[in-house]
Formats: sequence, C-alpha cells, structure tokens
Amino acid sequence: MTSTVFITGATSGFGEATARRFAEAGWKLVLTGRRKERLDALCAELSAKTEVHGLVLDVRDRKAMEQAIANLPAGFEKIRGLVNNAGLALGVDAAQNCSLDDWETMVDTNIKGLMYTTRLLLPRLIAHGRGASILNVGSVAGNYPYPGSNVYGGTKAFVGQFSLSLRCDLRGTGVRVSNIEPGLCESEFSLVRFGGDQAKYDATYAGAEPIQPQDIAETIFWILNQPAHININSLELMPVSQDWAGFSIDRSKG
Ligand code: NDP
Ligand code: 8X3
Repeated sequence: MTSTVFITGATSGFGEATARRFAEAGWKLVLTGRRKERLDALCAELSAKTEVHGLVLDVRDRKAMEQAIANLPAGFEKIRGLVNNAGLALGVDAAQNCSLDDWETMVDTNIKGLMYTTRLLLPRLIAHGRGASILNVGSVAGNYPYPGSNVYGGTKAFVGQFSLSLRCDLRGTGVRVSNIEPGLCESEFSLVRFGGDQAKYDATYAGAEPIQPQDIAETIFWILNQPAHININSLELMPVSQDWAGFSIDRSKG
C-alpha cells in the first residue's frame, strides 16, 4: 500500500522541498499552509506525480485543525509520516526590546501548532504502527543560545524535549520520533524574521554557502525511510561555514 506523509508548512522552504522529495518517491501527500495560492499551485504541480490533498490551514487554529484532520478524505486517512515543519522566528532583538505579540506568535505556531498536529494525528500514526514516523523540525537555536534567540530558541528547545518525551510514551507502538536541528539554511525564514528586509536577508547568507531546503528534504526523506527498527533520535546539521561562537564577555567594566 502507498504511504502517506502529512507535511505542515509546505508553501515554501523545507516543507515545499520535502513535499517534492516525497512526491518523487511516490508517497501520497497531505500538504498544509496558510497561503492558498501557493498551496494550490504546488498541489496541482505534484498531482502529476502522486495523489495530493491540500489543506489551507493555520496551525494555530485548533478547531480548524481538529476538523481538517478528522475529515481527511478517503485515500488519505492512513498516515505513515508526520513532518511538523511549520514554524517561524520573528526578530532578533534583545528580550527587553521584543514585542510580546511576536513572542506569542512564535509560541502559538512553533509549540502549540506542533502540539495540535501531533496529538490529532497520533491515533492514525499508532494505527499504522511499525514504520510510522513523526519528524519534528527543531533548530540549533534550541541547543545553543545566541543574542536575540530568546523565545525562538525556547520554542525549539521545547520541540527537542517534546520529541524525546514522545518517544517514551510511544514505546511498543512502533511509531518513531525524530528531531532535526538545522543551523543556517537559506529560505524565506530570514525574510519573515526580518520583516521582509531583503538587505538583512542577503547579509544573513552572504558568502556562507548555507544549507538549502533540498538538503533538508533529503535528510527528512532519509530519516523516514530508515529500516523500521531504527529511530534517529536527533540530527543536528550546519553548513561547514558555521560553528559555535566563543563565550562572549562584557568588557565595559574596566
Ligand atoms: P519558510 O519561511 O520558508 O517556511 C515556513 C513554512 O511554515 C511556510 O510554509 C509557512 O506557510 C509555514 N507557516 C508559518 N506559520 C504558519 C502557521 N501559523 N500555520 C501554518 N503554516 C505556517 O522557512 P523554513 O522552511 O526555513 O522553515 C521551516 C521550519 O524550519 C521552521 O519550523 C523553522 O523554524 C525551521 N528552521 C529553519 C531554519 C533556517 O535557517 N531556515 C533552521 C532551523 C530550523 P504559510 O506562510 O503559507 O502559512
Ligand atoms: C534557524 C537557525 O541559527 O537562525 O532555526 O536560529 S538560527
């Protein structure tokens, strides 16, 4: 039987590239995102390769998520893979200067949205059993702090810990849980983070040879296609150009 993967945030970046990768391999797709035109265009394109169901959904809208997942159409009810990818960062200001609205948006999307999708799809993943997977998209920001990572980093630390905890609860079901933790990757992520500022976007990636969405898609595809007895717990990846800054020191005292 053909496997189905449910991907949140498929209208750009990692999610879109992942949808293309799974379509190439013939998996059926359930794709979500808020931007209807983009989602429709992607679904139309990929339906030449596989069966696709698009859901225009805001992952923060719990009721809409409940309804959409409860009413998946015939042929898409059995889910083997969940890719919890929808997410965002807003700003890099110091905490004392941040907007509480931005903080709430990140918590609502990166934590609560991921929580909703996971909880609502768990019965279907457990029904599939052996070989099923939840793939969460965390970040290096959940492992290492940097100036301005504040709440974004906190949401990704949640993703990491939630992924580990889920594994314990799913013992015996055959359902696997993985968390990928990418570093610098080129995508609209930085346009969103910098409020559409193209110059800041360009500066973020200049000369750095960042990871590309296709690289992340290949990683996700590899993880979901491991033999059923293997669980990749977490996978942290960075471009070669990126490493860990040394501890910073305030020298204004002397
Ligand atoms: P993009 O901005 O290209 O993609 C983000 C996707 O999430 C879009 O499809 C967007 O769709 C969707 N999304 C955002 N908010 C919502 C929402 N409320 N409801 C539904 N969908 C939503 O960025 P990336 O592909 O780079 O990011 C994907 C994930 O990877 C995120 O979780 C991000 O935190 C993480 N990540 C990114 C890194 C990077 O450097 N790029 C590195 C590490 C992790 P739409 O706007 O149509 O709703
Ligand atoms: C995105 C990677 O380093 O910008 O999660 O936080 S980083």
